[in-house]
Amino acid sequence: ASDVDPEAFRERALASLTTARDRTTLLTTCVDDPDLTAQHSPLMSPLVWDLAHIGNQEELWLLRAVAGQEAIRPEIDTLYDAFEHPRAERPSLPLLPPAEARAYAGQVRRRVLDVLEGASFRGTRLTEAGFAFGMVAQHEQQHDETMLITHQLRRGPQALTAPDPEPVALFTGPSEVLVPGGPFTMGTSTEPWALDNERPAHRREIPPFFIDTTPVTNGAYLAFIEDGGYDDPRWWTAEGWAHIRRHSITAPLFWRRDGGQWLRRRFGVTEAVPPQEPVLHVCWYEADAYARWAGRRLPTEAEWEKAARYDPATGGSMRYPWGDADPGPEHANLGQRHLRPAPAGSYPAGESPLGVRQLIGDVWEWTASDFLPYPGFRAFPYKEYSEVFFGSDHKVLRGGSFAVDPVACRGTFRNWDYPIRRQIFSGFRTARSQDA
Ligand code: AVJ
Ligand code: FE
Repeated sequence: ASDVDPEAFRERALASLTTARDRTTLLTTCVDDPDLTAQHSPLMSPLVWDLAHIGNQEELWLLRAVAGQEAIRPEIDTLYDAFEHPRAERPSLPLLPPAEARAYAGQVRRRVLDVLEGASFRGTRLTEAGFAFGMVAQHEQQHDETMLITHQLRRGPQALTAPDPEPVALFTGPSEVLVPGGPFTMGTSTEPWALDNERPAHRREIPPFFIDTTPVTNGAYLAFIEDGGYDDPRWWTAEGWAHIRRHSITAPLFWRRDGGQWLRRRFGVTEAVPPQEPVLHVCWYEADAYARWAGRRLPTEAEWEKAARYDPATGGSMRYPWGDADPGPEHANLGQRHLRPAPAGSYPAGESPLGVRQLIGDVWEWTASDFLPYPGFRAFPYKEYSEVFFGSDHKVLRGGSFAVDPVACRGTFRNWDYPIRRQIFSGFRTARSQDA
């Protein structure tokens, strides 16, 4: 990283912070103040909490840790510490009202831009290659995705609009591809803004496996529903079966059957479920059950990453399925350009050398794996980002959704959640071992 011109990092940091703030502004001005302070779901914070939390984290890392400044409003730190108060409790806290939250985040940002102007991108691990600026931009974008989930859960008329992805012809390529067995480099030690849980790069031996060319579509998932998949305990793990029975889960979240038709609610609009689109809003248990019904399984996290990064021409690992270039609109559905996944088979320019499509963008993909540290993991810069979540409670999701910004999306990027969660923009693809 140190051989790269520091000015390039300054520009990249400025562009990433600005893109994130534009999105935050959109998500917090497209509804009125009562909608910002309301809790739309016990799973989510009020939007006004996310807004001030974004500013508070930016103040902590860029103004206090990097620039050594005094706290602007030390008394609010505890309100916006995600570990002090569970989401369900946040509406009853004395939160900054919308106008004050906006003013606070704006004040932090103006100071940050001054710091950025004079920042050196060498020295400590926090400042090297502008890491802290990149981390803060990724943090804001992650909360923007969280706020978009809140918008999806919110009842009431449509507040957000975006053009639909380009229609594509029905995908007629092979349904699966073989990923050859052998060693593969997983994770990274060189990507400047990669977060702690993506590090370090390490070798893994992966037996040969087949993986779906595209994410599982609504049409394919409907076949599982119509075949009685939700009524047959053979397809479900014991916990998964208990969970769907207890909560009467019979279809993806936001779906509803209307006579002979399946409808879904999407950002305030009810529409027919589009068969070609990757299935969205399923929990890990549903993804796992579908895969078993299909005679397949979920890919492990290492298999997913090998499918996304392995270059058979060199044996090395790339940053993205299409190579090392940063994601462009021709590669993947990212950045909330659209408010839905693109049809299966979209983005031929983003396919991997082996022909796997839509690994990046569209839907987060559940993997079979628990969220665990890589060998040699070191928490940086704080344990509460990743380390406290390691263990068997969380499953890993990969690849990012249409709601993920490119700054927070890489072939190595790891997301995680509880296996029951489905308000997130989650889908999946399936795999099978070659010898099975
Ligand atoms: C990585 C998406 C699980 O939202 O809980 C935001 C990201 N960490 N603020 C989350 C995060 C701290 C995190 N996930
Ligand atoms: Fe956060």
